[in-house]
Parts: sequence; structure tokens; C-alpha cells
Amino acid sequence: MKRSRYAYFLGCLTPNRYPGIEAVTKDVLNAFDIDVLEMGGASCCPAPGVFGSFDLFTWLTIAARNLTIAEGVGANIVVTCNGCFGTLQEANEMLKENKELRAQVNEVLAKIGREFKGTIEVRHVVDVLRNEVGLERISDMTIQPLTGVRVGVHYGCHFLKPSEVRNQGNPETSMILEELISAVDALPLDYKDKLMCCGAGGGVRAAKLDVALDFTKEKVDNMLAAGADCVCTPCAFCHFQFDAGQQEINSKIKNGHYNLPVVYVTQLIGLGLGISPVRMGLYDNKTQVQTLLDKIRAA
Ligand code: 9S8
Ligand code: 9S8
Ligand code: COM
Repeated sequence: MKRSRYAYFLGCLTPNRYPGIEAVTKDVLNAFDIDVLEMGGASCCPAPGVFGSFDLFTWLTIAARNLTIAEGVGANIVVTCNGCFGTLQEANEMLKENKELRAQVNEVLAKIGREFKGTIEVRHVVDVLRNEVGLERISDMTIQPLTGVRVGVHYGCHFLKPSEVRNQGNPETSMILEELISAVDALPLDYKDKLMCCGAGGGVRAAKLDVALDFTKEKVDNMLAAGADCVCTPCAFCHFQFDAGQQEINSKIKNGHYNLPVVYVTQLIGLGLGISPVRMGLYDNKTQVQTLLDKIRAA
């Protein structure tokens, strides 16, 4: 099969807090003959719900600069965060469709010798794995099936919506995450308010931590009620919120002992492919993963 290649847009959280997500994402894509290229000089995407809400033109121009880096590399972008997906995919579409806006943005970019050309696409790693690699190949490569591991899947807000731009199927009924993790034989759970926000996005975590943690606690409670062994998300920011958030909840409530392991989606696939938990940074999480790993080994 022909090798394909992607420029990996890391965003801020992965390199700064969860470098294991970068390592395992590269390993997993490489395992399926996909080359992963660097985007030297990339900045914050910038975050859609924060920068995008305050000043749309500045948001668009910074996003355009990042897009031109991938255009220079000559490869489509792959992302591992819903916020980065939201910004880069939407900015890319806006600039491809709206000539006037593109001219205005290019006027600014010209000052740093750059030009948005509209030659690439922006894809989420879940979409690449589900639709380019395919479930069958993932399942064929699985040497450590996650049989019996009960997973609370968390989509996050920016992966499925706005659905006409995201193009990931029906935003209320999509099962893309469930399908993907089933390929390594994990068991996706149905639980109350599955599509609810983790609480972090849109600047809520930074401005109103208590409100953000209320959301997080409710989601984790709902997953636990369904018997989850872990939470699995395709968004680096949601990953951070569930991981750091549970510790923050514990420090705020009496006898708090929230510790539902948080596993990024490529980490879960990586476990199925037999990639080492150390390599993928699972022990760097604030939540403890040992019981989960023991359960997988016993499977
Ligand atoms: S970059 Fe800066 S803050 Fe963040 S991780 Fe995802 S969204 Fe884009
Ligand atoms: S962070 Fe990621 S996508 Fe978002 S806004 Fe609501 S959910 Fe969590
Ligand atoms: C969430 C991104 S993934 S943002 O905080 O809404 O910008």
C-alpha cells in the first residue's frame, strides 16, 4: 500500500503537558505506513473558543499562518486536539471559500513573507484512523486486545460540530469513536449525557474553574455509574481536564478519591498494538493507570 504523509500540528497541550500523546500518535500512524512530518515554527492554533470569540480576524490570521507552514511542507495536517481541529479546519474552509477574507489575511501574511494558498486539508487523527487506515487493519494489528475494558468515550464539543464543516457524520448519533476503540476490542459504554462538554472549553477552565469542575465531576460520575474502567477522549484539552480536573475535584471535596484513568484515543489504540505504556506517557498522567493496565494484561 502507498505510504501517505501528514504534517502533525501539535497545539499547546500535547508538547507542554502530554508529550506521550505525540510519541504514541507518531508510533501508531507509522505502524500503518503513515509518515508524520514536523511543522516547524507552528504557534497556538489559536484556541477557537478563546481567541476566536474575542477577535475573529486575528484568530483567522494566526490560524492562516499555521496553515501556510503545512502548505510549505506539502502535506495535509493531522491534529490530536478538538480545539486545534476546530480552528484549523474552520479557518482553512473560510479562507478557501471567501476570496475577500483571504485577500485581507494575505495582506497581513505578506509582511512576514507568507501566503495562504488553500492547498491542504485538515484532518483529525480519529478520522484518519477510522476512515483512511480502517477498522480491519487496526484489528489485524492488535496483539493485546482490550477485551472487557469498559470505556467511557468523551467526544468533546468541537469534534462533531459544526457538522457541515467537521464532516464526521451526524453530530447527535455518530459512533466513530466507539467504532474505533472497538477495533482493539475495547467495550465502549453508553452513559448519561455522553455528548456533554468536559467543562474546560471556551475559557471556562481559566475563568471559572469551579464551574468547569462541576461539569467534569458530573461526566465522570455518569461514566462511573455505567461501570467505566477509563475515560477515552480524542481531545488533548479534554484529556487535560479529566486528568488534572479529577485531582482538583479531590482537593475541593471531602474524602474525594476520583481516579478514573484518562487515556487519549491513540494511547488506547497504542495499548492494543502493544506499545509500551512508558513510551506513551501513561505514567505521567495525574490519574493512576495501573489497575487499568493490570486489567488489560489479564485480558
Ligand atoms: S493550541 Fe494553543 S491552546 Fe490549544 S491544544 Fe488544542 S487548542 Fe489549539
Ligand atoms: S475541551 Fe476538548 S473539545 Fe471541549 S469545549 Fe466542551 S469539551 Fe472538553
Ligand atoms: C476546546 C478549545 S478543545 S476552546 O477552549 O473552546 O478554545
